[in-house]
Amino acid sequence: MSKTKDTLYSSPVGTVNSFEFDQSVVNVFPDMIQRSVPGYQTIISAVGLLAEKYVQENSVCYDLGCSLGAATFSMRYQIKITNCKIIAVDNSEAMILQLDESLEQNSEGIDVEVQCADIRDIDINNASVIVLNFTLQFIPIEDRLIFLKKIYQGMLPGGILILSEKLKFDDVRQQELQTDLHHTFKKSQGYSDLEISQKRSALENVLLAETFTTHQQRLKYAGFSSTEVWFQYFNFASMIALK
Ligand code: GEK
Repeated sequence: MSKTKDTLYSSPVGTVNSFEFDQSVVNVFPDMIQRSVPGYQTIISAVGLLAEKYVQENSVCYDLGCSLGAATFSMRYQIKITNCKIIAVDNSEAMILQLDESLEQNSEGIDVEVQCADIRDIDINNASVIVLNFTLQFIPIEDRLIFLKKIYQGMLPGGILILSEKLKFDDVRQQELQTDLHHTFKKSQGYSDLEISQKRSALENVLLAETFTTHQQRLKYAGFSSTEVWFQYFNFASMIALK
């Protein structure tokens, strides 16, 4: 995967357009996500470990909103059994084309089926592990419960959902503090104040963060028996929900 530096928001633009996962983003994506999401690499590695532990014979692991397939490759690297497969889905054609190319260059491991589709529209069946790594935050809030119910229905007993999200906080001071810490993180990764503020405008109304309590309650309504955070770095968290 290329590691071209993300400079998309480094020059001032008159009007900042809403963020889209297009070709310009694909070109810089690995660099962008690593320098923007604290703990991203730790989460990707752990997704592989969790998949290895929870994958079931003759089942499917789903990577929903897979982008360039970082979680898919991590799962494929760690999973030891051979009678299972991964289904990786994203609705960005540019992402999927790049992922197809990466998979052609690396065919080792269990089968990966790639789908260019809206994750709200796909069939989910026979799933032992489902990964939503920073994807649910881009789904309209009103669609989230029905989507999570579908995920729950498609999961095998003993299945797990790994849900990573940017979090919001009810307490105003905590919200300010965590936002400030995230900006400090981005500055430490080489982003300028201009890049940080233009990216923030681009993501407004596109990335819709919610509190941990909201996620936990919704997952309960969807059927999951237990949800806990297993990793958090400032306002970015990864949860495990158990069927
Ligand atoms: C990773 N999981 O590297 N249907 C399908 N895909 C969607 C939809 C949708 N409705 N909405 C957004 N996406 C990856 C990182 S990035 C997170 C995930 C980020 C896709 C979108 O095209 C993009 O590729 C991905 O979800 C979100 O572990 O950039 O902050």
